[in-house]
Amino acid sequence: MQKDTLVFDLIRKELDRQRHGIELIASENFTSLQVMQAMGTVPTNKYAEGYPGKRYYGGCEVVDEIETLAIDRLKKVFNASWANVQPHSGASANAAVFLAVMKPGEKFLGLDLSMGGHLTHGSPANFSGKTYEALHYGVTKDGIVDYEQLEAKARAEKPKMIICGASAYSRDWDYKRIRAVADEIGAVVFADIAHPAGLIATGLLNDPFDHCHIVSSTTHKTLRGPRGGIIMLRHDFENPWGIKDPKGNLRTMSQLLDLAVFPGSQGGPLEHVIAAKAVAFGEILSEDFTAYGKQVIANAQAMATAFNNRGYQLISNGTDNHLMLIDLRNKNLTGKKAQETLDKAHITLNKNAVPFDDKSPFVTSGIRVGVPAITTRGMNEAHMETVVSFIDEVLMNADDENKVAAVKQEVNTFMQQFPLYPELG
Ligand code: DSN
Repeated sequence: MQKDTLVFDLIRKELDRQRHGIELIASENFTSLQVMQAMGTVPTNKYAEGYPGKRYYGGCEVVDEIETLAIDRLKKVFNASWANVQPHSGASANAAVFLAVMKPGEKFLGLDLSMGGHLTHGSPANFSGKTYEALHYGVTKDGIVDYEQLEAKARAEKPKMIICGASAYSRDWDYKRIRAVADEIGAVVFADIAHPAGLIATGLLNDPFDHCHIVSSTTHKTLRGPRGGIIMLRHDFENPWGIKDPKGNLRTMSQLLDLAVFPGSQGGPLEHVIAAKAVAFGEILSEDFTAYGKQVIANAQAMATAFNNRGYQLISNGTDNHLMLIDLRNKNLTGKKAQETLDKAHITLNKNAVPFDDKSPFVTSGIRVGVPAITTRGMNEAHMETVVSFIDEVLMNADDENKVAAVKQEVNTFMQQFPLYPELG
């Protein structure tokens, strides 16, 4: 068969785009070549509904070994006692957690999307907000999670589940405090650590596992694996909440979650992606992943300082993790204008609502900036000043096409120092 040059030329074009630009989308990263190679392999041909040793099809003996390896390695990464590696994405993982814990119409409490939360934490546009009664807490004027509001709402509304986790929040979480109020009202605590997972795995941020009953994550952000989702428990539960499976039987939490992933919300697992997850977890266990995590935090701190020095307003005045949220109103720019102009200079990030934003989600007053991808490219603290100077030059000259084009040239030259997948030619 002839090679599909149309598709492969586009893939090549995307590689060139990734090589030449500065990638600051906080949820993106660059996997190792091995992780990508594992994804493009023959387990993609295999149907394997069920779990290792309990499949609905024959011929699963090898994918059983692959999936078991992924589970075992993931458990070691987070010191977990149980893990499910089948969720196709973070949203799928979260859908399974809801399905395991909640009945339609029941209440849960999560961080508001407009305050840094996630779509699957109760946005009215998402299954989580449509199927269940979503209640929200926010952040204070200082940009820190409003724990008092969270506690007050929890006590007043008695939600079945409290979600902690965010997609645009630059500070660490007080999981212990959330668990304390959850215990008062008998709620399940669910941590979605999709963003900071790699920093938690390396012990650089607070550990949610002892305080949160259930933990989900994506695998492609700070964990630097393939695109996908996972669910984990450190402590399995005899199910003090009395939650039943669809047949009305009492089950442990791990059994409820397994059932909620398959057959509850997914069919055949993506065993080629699970193979790539196993490779990524192996890299975390065998390489100096802590050094990467430390560099991510050092780079984020250096970048925050460089923005502060230029008069940019960071929500919460800084960062504990891999990202920062910047309010551009004092620079007379919208998030939309900033994103679109920076794109022209091959600097990629996303517009983002800031807490108490007066602009629509399509325009926004802010940008979210993250360093996991540029840290993987090999940048250190000294490079953060250069990156911020490029951003500032573009934003301060957003209507000057020549100046923006000149920065693009500088960006492309600068990025030649940081080779990406040289093996691919
Ligand atoms: N879309 C992801 C992010 O950018 O944070 C969250 O799912």
